[in-house]
Amino acid sequence: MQIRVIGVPMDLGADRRGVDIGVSAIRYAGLHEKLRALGHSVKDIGNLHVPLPENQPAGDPHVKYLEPIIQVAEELAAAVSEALLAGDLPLVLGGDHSIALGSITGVASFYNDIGVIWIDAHGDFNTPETTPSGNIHGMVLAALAGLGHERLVRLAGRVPKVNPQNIAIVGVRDLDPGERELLRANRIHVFTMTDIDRRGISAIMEEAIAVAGHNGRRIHLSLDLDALDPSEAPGVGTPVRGGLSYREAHLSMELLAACGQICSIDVVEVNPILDRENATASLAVGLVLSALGKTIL
Ligand code: NNH
Ligand code: MN
Ligand code: MN
Ligand code: MN
Repeated sequence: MQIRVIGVPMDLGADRRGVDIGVSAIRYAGLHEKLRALGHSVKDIGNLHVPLPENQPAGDPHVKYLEPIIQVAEELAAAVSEALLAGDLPLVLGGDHSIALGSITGVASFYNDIGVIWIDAHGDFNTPETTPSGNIHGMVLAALAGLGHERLVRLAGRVPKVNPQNIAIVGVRDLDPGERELLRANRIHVFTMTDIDRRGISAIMEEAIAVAGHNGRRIHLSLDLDALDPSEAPGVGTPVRGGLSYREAHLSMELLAACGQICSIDVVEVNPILDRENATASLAVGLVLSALGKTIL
């Protein structure tokens, strides 16, 4: 496979500073040489330009840094659709999860009907009305599904970017009250840690793949490292106990690789300032390898 790495050093969508250097931490953990050792060819286009919060006001407290986040999302969407047009698999490195607005918009402009597997401790399904923080990383999946701030929802014209029925969220254990209502009202397939504990990760991922990939449609994987248990992934801004184990996360990636429908990937929320010896970035690299075909035997 030809992988095209796109760095997006974004930290306007979350409160804790430091996810912008996640892009470097993931590269330093050996991403490129390990992908090449797996047999892939890798091209890295470098980082997109992301404005600094130091240089501008946050604006509306219910949707902080809306304008610069939209500006970056437009650029990222163009970079992702260009990669797909060239036959490459876009691998987008964050940065906070607000970057998925751009990556999924780019995928949706290339493929008519896509599925999304969103692996996260959180739902990221807030709107400006329900958000407790005003942080766009907690609203981005709702926006992609057609809900929330008009400027986020209408980005690049097409609404919604993803049919809400094609979304599967996996690993959830922390929802805000209004967000939970929205997930229920819109009948989003949410696979919680309770579901995983009860039924096992293998059954849950198979169901998530069936939801997102029904009829053979392409699947975008959006991997928030905070889905993992904080004992495995300490370097994230909003850790929540009771997350995916190391093997549960790897098996999830292995099953995604085996389904053969993954067309694009984001890896987000790695925060090196909060990390221990780059453990979370190294874990991220290992998970990407599993998602791109690495097997034990
Ligand atoms: N739900 C909270 C909010 O909207 C936290 C979101 N934080 C995340 N999401 N890291 O993945 O602000
Ligand atoms: Mn208000
Ligand atoms: Mn997230
Ligand atoms: Mn999260």
